[in-house]
Amino acid sequence: MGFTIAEKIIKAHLVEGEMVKGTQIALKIDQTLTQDATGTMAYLQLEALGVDQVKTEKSVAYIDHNTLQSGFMNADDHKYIGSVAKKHGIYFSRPGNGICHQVHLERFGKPGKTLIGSDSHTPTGGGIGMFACGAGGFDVAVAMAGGAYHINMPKMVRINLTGSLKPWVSAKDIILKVLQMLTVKGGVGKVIEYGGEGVASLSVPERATITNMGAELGATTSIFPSDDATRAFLKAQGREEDWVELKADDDAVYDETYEINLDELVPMVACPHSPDNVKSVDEVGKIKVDQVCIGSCTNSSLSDMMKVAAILKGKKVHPDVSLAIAPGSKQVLTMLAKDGLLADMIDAGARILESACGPCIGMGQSPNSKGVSLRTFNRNFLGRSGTADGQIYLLSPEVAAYSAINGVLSNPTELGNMPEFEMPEEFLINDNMVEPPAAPEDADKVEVIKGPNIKPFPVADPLEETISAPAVLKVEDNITTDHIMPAGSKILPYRSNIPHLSQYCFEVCDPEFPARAKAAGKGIIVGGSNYGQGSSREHAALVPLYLGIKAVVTKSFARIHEANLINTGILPLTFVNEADYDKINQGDELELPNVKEAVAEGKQIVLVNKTNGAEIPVNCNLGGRNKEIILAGGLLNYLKKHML
Ligand code: MIC
Ligand code: SF4
Repeated sequence: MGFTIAEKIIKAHLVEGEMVKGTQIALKIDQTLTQDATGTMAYLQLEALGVDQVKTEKSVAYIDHNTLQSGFMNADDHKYIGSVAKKHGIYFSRPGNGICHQVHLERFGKPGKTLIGSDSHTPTGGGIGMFACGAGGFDVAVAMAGGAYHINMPKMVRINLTGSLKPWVSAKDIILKVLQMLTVKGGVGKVIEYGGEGVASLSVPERATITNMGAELGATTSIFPSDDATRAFLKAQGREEDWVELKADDDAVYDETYEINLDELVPMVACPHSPDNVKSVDEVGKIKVDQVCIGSCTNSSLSDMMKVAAILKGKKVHPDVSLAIAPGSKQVLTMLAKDGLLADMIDAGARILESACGPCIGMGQSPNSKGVSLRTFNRNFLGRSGTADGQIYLLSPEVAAYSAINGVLSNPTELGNMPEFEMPEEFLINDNMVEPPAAPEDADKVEVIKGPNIKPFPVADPLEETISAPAVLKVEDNITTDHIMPAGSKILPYRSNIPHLSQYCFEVCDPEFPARAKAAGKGIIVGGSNYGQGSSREHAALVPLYLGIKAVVTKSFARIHEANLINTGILPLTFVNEADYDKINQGDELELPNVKEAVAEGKQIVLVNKTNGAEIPVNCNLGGRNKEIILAGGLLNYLKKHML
């Protein structure tokens, strides 16, 4: 029996377990990346592990999220990350150099390698044939320290692409189509692998748009073969020697297979407030638009920007629309400037933003009240734009640019023929904004700079014999980490300050939650299915821990968030019968009698609702290592016993 692409990479990196689907495996990690909003915590954890020099082939620390410096906090975080990176053997991509995923693809990603990053869109690297996963910062710290990355062996899904895209239809429309087919839960526990003759017509940046938004499917990762297009991209980046060929065996076995005929695709749009609420642009119709934002790790490559510039050239942004464009990296921005394309954008009336996440994470450019904002980004969760009532639509750069001129949602295929947009034979290479680390022998001379905003992170106690606590919060299905721990310009600067952040926990759902949880001293959260979908931020676990949360009981969890709860020392439980969700109301007194023994011995756990007398069986799906981590009270306590 042959192997899929992902199975080949897993096989070459397997250090524990067997490739049996659904069972725990551990992988050797070749590369890591962090960004600043999760990086401060990851490096505090790396320091706590007491490691001198990272053990990976390449680790890079990016500054791209918290670039709005209103107050000392973000600038202090940049100094901390820059200095800690220098000391421990990590490359430092300075603010201004670009969005982590875009820069990593351009300058560091290598086909066939494993990459984990403290950001859920790390699977962008799958566009260049990497096995790339988003992870909590602590898992990234452990990988930098030489430890393996533990996941469940995923199922394999194949998406066959046939035909080729029509003019002005793009990679974004492919992934929006996939989201329409599979939904935000459709990829959980799976790798999405792309194949078929349609793949050859897609460039690496186009493939990366697709693998990037595989995060919105909840997938473990997404991956493309490494072929001639991959080689051409690496060659143009001056890195042809990094190329290796990678393809699935002809007799590889997939758990599910889907077909998408690219010829039949039309421009698509994800409507508020979920990336899988997908319709065609024509179905939604010519709704009036207030704002258009182009950029983010999904759609900020040179080829995306070339198309945008071509649509805007000689035109004027509609008077009722504010258009913001953030090219994804210094390389993209410089090339746009040199080719005169930046001038075409500025002439048309675009507001050019720095190469960073910016509006994607609510760092500025919040829309007007009830404003309709078209964005080339990957998430349109309620409140993420920084306003409670913004109507955010996700779509391609082509749809965005054409709509910005027309003032209404518009279908760019109306533009007719499309000029040839060729990838340059050589990208402009200048890595002067990437600081190399100090030589290991000079590392002790590097001083790590820690400003006053950097506070210690909370550490759990070992699991109690019996947990007695009220249901301090009950929430619905598909709760995102943006609900649990919102981002945005007011809160993000405090990512290294858990006590401060805790005031905003679940603010979107229930502003009273932090005070209630604190007053209770101990609490249990009750959730629906796919709880914790979205970002990798472990703050969505660390902050609840700080607020006294001992367990979270749900219908099901999103992968990265469940791992973060375990690493933090909060017990993740799922209902055996989903209908039992209705047997708990917010405020009920709950008990998990003898839970420690039940976890340790793998016995059935029963949750007792002392308020109404219900006895509710719950599962705790903890494999060997995860069980030990929960019993020890989180990853740090576990590692103190096993690694340090
Ligand atoms: C996001 O897109 O939600 C983020 C901000 O990049 C997060 C990371 C974070 O919360 O810092 C992610 O995707 O993991
Ligand atoms: Fe940044 Fe947005 Fe990408 Fe997250 S999704 S890494 S905030 S650009």
